[in-house]
Amino acid sequence: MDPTNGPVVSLLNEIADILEITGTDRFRPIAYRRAARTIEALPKSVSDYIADGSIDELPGVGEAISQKIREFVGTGKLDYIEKLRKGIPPGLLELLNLQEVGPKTVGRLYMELHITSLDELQRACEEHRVRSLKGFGEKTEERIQQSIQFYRGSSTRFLLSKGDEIAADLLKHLSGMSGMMAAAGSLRRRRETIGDIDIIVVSSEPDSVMDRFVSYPDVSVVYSKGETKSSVMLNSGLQVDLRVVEEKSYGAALLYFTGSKDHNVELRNLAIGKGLKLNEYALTRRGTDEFVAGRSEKDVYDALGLQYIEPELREARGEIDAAAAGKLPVLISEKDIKGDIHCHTNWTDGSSPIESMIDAAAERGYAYIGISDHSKSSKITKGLSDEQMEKQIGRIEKINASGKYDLRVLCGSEVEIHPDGKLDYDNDLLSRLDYVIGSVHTRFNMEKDEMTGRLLTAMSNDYLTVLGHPTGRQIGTRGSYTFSAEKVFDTAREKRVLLEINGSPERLDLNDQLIIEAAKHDCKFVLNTDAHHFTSLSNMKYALSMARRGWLTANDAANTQGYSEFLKIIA
Ligand code: DGT
Ligand code: CA
Ligand code: CA
Ligand code: ZN
Repeated sequence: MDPTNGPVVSLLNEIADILEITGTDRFRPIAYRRAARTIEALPKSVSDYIADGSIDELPGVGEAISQKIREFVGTGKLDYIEKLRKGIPPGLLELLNLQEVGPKTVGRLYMELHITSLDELQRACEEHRVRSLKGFGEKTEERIQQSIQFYRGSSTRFLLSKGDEIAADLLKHLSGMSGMMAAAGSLRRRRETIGDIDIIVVSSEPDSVMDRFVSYPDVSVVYSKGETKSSVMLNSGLQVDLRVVEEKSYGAALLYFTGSKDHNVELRNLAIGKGLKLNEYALTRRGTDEFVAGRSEKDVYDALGLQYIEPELREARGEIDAAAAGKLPVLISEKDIKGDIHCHTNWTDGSSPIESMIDAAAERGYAYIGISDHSKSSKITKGLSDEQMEKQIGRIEKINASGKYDLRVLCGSEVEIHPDGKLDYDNDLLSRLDYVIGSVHTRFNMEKDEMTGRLLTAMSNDYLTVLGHPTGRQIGTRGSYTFSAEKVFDTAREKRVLLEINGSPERLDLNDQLIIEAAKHDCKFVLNTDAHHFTSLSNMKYALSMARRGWLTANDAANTQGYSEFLKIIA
């Protein structure tokens, strides 16, 4: 999606949600969603289509809808949605964030049980009033209750990608103030979610830095503004802490505020054992307070007799012992990645043509890219029928034969794993693909044994190359399905199935802990983006963040190999 179109897509979907909740009309919500999908798939900004008048000719965008888009893009507001919003209780839309709850359900909860907020829904579940609705039952009520818990537990943290976006913009805003500044904290450690953003700036003029900081346009509340520390809240609800430090303390401060807290505690204890003292200003000699190190992190680690420890490893998971023994892994990094094999195109639910995906992969210097559109039973994604799949294989053969590109294009598929573990295409067709990613997108709530069996059956198919987003979780909205990681990892090793590290920002699946687990089982990995637009190939950095937090080296991943080696692995 062209990123500038995001607000229009959200707007159209919100209109559809409200119309569906209030149930005034069956067809208009469908029309708005259809228009939203069209806008989402546009290669250029909506304003370009408004400018040349072609907006009215887009599929699904009739006069009524295009009028509203014009008003919204032109003025930043839309009367119609304001009215719609006023027509329902303000707490109602939040219910849509629950995994088990769509607009129809919200509508019924509102009309039939007069529920208007998350709190009221929770109470209604506790009092077993929800199960009394026609077609709901005990199971549904339990699942709604679980998703409330899940939503509440995760909604105060933010996606790493959101943190990156905001930190980059904020650092740009501050860029004139100092040549030395960085985002520290969990963002720098690349945790999957962040609680807030911590920024360190070197400056001898803290006042002007703080003035500039609180003038950031997105600030909604200034909590505190001092000489060395200020804190603000942004409109998104994200808090930012900024600290100004002296140049000779930059390393010590960065180290301290990068954390993790547990890593810091271990470091401090190590320092004490050596007759030293470590704090956010410096590493000093105890007793005399003589300055030992502090200008850079490396200086501090050096002085403590440690290898430099990458921020992703600073979680008190044995990294300090490994650094003392000189045994830290050389972590996998951006330059090691030779290709990306989980990519969707406009043949299914992606919004870029195959050629744009290839261009973007070439731009990144890859040796290969794999196209893996959805398979036939996935109706909502327009999964490819057998015939369409055949056609795509032919198309990609042609592209490779054309000699137009330096990199090789692989034709794969992201194939549905059916509830019984069977794959969505028959083996004849699977055998004609370069590789097969098997993914679970349905029946997430199977019992543990059943789900484990489902995954093992899928992996026992010799054509399965990769287990896609192995846990199915979506951060903040859906937890992992339950399965035995032990058994799945053992089978992956035996059957030589690669485990995906999916870098799609709301997936990050496998996560760091499971990567560490799987690596103990000698599994091999592949880092992918699951891109649905050519710009999303840049999400490889998130797959890398998880892999690095999981202590992986280039050797642990298949797609660090050149084309011919990679082919051998997936053969
Ligand atoms: P978050 O924000 O919840 O995602 O996680 P962090 O790790 O960014 O934590 P935050 O923002 O509370 O603090 C940033 C870093 O500052 C933290 O990783 C370590 C350091 N820090 C904060 N409070 C303490 C403390 O009481 N003791 C020590 N040793 N370090 C601390
Ligand atoms: Ca933080
Ligand atoms: Ca903080
Ligand atoms: Zn998928």
